[in-house]
Amino acid sequence: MQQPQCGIENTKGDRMELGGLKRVAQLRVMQPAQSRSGQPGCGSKSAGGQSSCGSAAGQGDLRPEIWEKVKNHPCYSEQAHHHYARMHAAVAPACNIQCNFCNRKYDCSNESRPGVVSERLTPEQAAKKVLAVASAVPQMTVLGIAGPGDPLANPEKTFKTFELVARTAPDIKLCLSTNGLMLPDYVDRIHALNVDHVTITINMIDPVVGAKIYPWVFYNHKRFTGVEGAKILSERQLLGLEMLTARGILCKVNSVMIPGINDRHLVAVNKAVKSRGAFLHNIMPLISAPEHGTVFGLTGQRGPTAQELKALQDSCEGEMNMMRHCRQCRADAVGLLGEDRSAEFTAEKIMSTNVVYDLDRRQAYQEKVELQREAAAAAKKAELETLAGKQSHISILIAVATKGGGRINEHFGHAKEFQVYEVGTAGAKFVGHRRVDLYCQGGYAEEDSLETVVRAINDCVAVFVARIGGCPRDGLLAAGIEPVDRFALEYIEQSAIAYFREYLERVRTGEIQHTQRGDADIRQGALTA
Ligand code: CLF
Ligand code: SF4
Repeated sequence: MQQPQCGIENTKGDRMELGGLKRVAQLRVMQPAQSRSGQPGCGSKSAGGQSSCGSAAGQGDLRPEIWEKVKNHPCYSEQAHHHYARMHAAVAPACNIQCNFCNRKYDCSNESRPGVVSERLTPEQAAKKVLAVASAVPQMTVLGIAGPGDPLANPEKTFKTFELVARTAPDIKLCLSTNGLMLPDYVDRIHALNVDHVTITINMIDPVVGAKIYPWVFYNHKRFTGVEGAKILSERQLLGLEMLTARGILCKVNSVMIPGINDRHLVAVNKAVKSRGAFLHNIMPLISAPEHGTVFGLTGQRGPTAQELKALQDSCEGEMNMMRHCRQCRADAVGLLGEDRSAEFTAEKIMSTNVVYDLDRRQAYQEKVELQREAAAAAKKAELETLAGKQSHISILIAVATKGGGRINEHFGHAKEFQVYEVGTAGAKFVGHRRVDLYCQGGYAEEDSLETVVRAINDCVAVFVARIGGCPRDGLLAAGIEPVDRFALEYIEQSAIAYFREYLERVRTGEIQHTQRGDADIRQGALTA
C-alpha cells in the first residue's frame, strides 16, 4: 500500500487492512510537508536573545509550526507529558557500537535503563501493536523506535515499521532515537518518511573523553577502538545533527552524565549541539549497578546525585532549554512517561485480537485533553498573579505524587515516582522526578521503603499527595519534609505557587525558618515498571 501523501484527506469510512487488523478512520490530520521545513532546528529566540524553545515552553513561547510539532509530544514538551503518552516498538535488536554503560542482554541504555529486557517484534507485529495501543490509549500520540539496540543498525526493520504505521495511523507522530553512527546515511530516508522528531545520544565531542565511554565502534565493515573509534562516532553524530536540522527535523540530544568522565565536558557538548540547531538537550543520569553487568557497573562507576544532575542541567539552561522529565524508558514502553503499560500489550495478546482503529474517538478524547490543559494553564496564571510584586531569594523544591493530568491525584503509598517542582517568586517549574519503591505493597505499609523515599526527595521541603497515612506522615515530618494533602486533586503548579506564597508568609512571621535542604539520591537499581 502506498504511503499517504501529506495533506491527503480520506473520506470517513476509509478502510485499511493490516494482517488481521481493520481500521475505520477519517484521515484528516496529516501535516503538510511545508510545515516540516521552516527554520533549521529550533532557533527561536525571545526578544532578549534567550532561547525560548524547550520542553517547558508553552504555546506563546514557540513559533506556531514548532508548537504544532511539540504540543502533544510527551518528550519534547514538559506540559504535554502530563497528558499524552508514547509507545515504543522494539524492532531493532542489533547495535553497531559498544557503550560502557550497556549490557547487550538489556535494552539500549542511551534511551532506556539497564536491567529490563523488551519483547522484540517484527515490523508487522509492531504496526498491529501501534493500532491496538492507539485504540486503547487515545492519548497515545507518538510511536518511538529506540532499540533495544540501535534503530539505524537495523534500518530495514525500523523503516518498514514506520512505513506501515504511516499508512495505517497517520495521526501518530514518528520518532527515532539513535546513537548517530549511521545517521548521515539515512537522513534523507528519515525525512521522506515524515519522521520529524529524532534523538541522537551524544555523550562527548572530544574523542579522548569518548574513548573512556566507547571501547569500539563498527563502521564500514571494520571495528575501530579507542580514540579512533570515538572520533568516527563523534564526527558522524555531529554531521547527522546538522543534516537533520537543515531539513527542519526537530532534534533532541540525549547525554548520559557520567561523573568524573564527561560531567564537566557536557557543557561543551551542550554548546556544540545548540550551535548545530538541536531543539532540546536531555542530560540523563548514568544508572549503573554491578548486577547490570556493564563495564561501568562492574568498575563501580557511580551515577550523579540529584543535585549534581540538577546543577549541570541548570548550568546548561542558559544556553539552551533542557529536558528534565525523561524517564529513561524501556524499548517497548507504553503509556504516559513514568507509567508502563507494556504488559497489557504483549505480542501474544495483540496478534490474537482484531483491532478497530477509531480516529474520531481519539480526536474527541484529545480535544478534551486540550480543554484540561487550558484550564490548568489559566489556574496557574491566576495563582501566579498573587505573587506579583513579591521578591525573595528563597526558592524551594516540592515533590508531587501524580498519576497524570497535571493534578495531585496519587496516594503517597501508591507513588512509584515523585515529580519535583522548583518554586520561587517567578513561578513553579518542573525540574525532575525521583523513582521510589512503593510504600504500600499489597495493602501493607513497607516501612523500609519510607527510608528510600526520604532519600529520594530529601532536597524537598514538602510532598504533595492525594492522601497519606499517619505512619508515613510522621516519618516524613521527622525527616523535615512536610506532607501536604490539602491540595488533593488540584492542579500541581497552581498548588505549588499557593503553597510557596504561604511558605514565604510563614518565614516572614517567624513561624518557620528557611534552610537549604541536603542532596537526594537517584535510584540506581534496575527499574521494571
Ligand atoms: Fe520514545 Fe525517545 Fe521518541 Fe520519546 S522516549 S524515542 S523521544 S517517544 Fe522520552 Fe523515554 Fe526519555 Fe526517550 S522519556 S527515554 S526522551
Ligand atoms: Fe548499548 Fe545502545 Fe550503546 Fe548500542 S548504542 S551499545 S544498544 S547503549
